[in-house]
Amino acid sequence: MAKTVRFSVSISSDLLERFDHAIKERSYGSRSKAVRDMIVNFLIERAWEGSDEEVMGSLTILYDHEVKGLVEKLLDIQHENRGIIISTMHIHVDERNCMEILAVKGRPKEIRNLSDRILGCKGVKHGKLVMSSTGKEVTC
Ligand code: NI
Repeated sequence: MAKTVRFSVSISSDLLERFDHAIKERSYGSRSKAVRDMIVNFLIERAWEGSDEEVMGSLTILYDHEVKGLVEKLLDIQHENRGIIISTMHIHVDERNCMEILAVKGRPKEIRNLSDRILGCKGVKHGKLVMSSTGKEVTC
C-alpha cells in the first residue's frame, strides 16, 4: 500500500467555503477524501482520453424493444464486441421498455466506439457510459 502524504493547497477562502459546503451535502467526512476522489476522477478521465491502458466501465441503456430490428441490432453489436463486454444485465422495465447494463473492459477507444454504436441505435431512448478503472493504478 502506498504511503499517505500531506500537502497544502492555496485557494481563496470563498472557494474553500463553497467546497466545504458542497462536500458536506455529499456526506463526505473529510476534505481529504473529497480531494482524493477528485484526483482519482481526474486521473481516470485522463486515462480514458489519451491512453491505451486497459480501463473498465459500464454502459446503461434504456430502449424500446418494440422498435423494429432494434433487439437484433443490439445483439449483433454485443456479439461482435464479446471480447470487451464481460457481463450484461437485462431488466424488463414494462411491456415495451428494457434496461440493459453492460460491464465493459478494454481499451478506451474500443469501449467508446461500442458505446457510440449502441447509443446511436434508433429506439435507444437514453444511455450513459460510466468510465471507471481496473483499479490497478488507483490507490486509497
Ligand atoms: Ni426486456
